Amino acid sequence: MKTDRITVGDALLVVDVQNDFLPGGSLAVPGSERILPVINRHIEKFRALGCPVYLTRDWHPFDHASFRNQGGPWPVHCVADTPGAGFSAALALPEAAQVISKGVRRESEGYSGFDGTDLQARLDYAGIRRLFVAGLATDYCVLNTVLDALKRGYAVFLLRDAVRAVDVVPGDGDKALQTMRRHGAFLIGEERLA
Ligand code: VGL
Ligand code: ZN
Repeated sequence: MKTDRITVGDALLVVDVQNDFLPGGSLAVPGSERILPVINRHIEKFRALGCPVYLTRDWHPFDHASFRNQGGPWPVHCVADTPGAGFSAALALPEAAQVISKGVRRESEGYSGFDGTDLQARLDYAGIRRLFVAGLATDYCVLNTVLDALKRGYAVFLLRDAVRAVDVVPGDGDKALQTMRRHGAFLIGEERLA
């Protein structure tokens, strides 16, 4: 059943599909490699329809406050200009993709793609009203980006087979999906997108 037709005013937002969150990375998200083909199909669909693709990336200073060696919860990951911060080579990056770096300030958590970035300005300039969201990780950067987008008045469609959770505590990912839904996000599978 295809109920959601991609049209003018729609954009694909791909969150943090970076080497450190993939197998072999310092903060590998379980099963993250399995969403790559799904995301690639979404990218191709949006590109073919002339709808923009935005990619956020975690882009931390070497001494980011979220790192364990700085007293934070995470291993060192996605340090700016290192291979771990690079987009996966298996990601079919469109040449017109717009990249938004986040978490660039030492003290800011930067889970949300809107936090300290010009993402909203770019979306509004492009007339985007509906965001289709994919990427990593469901329970952190996807969750916070989606909640921020809803707060800012965008309609949000969470591409449920194109996200994966860290699940530090098992069930965190499912909880995040419920939270996004409760706040007004629509959870949709690939088969729903025409
Ligand atoms: C993320 C933990 C730390 C994410 C980023 O992209 O979800 N998670 N930094
Ligand atoms: Zn991070």
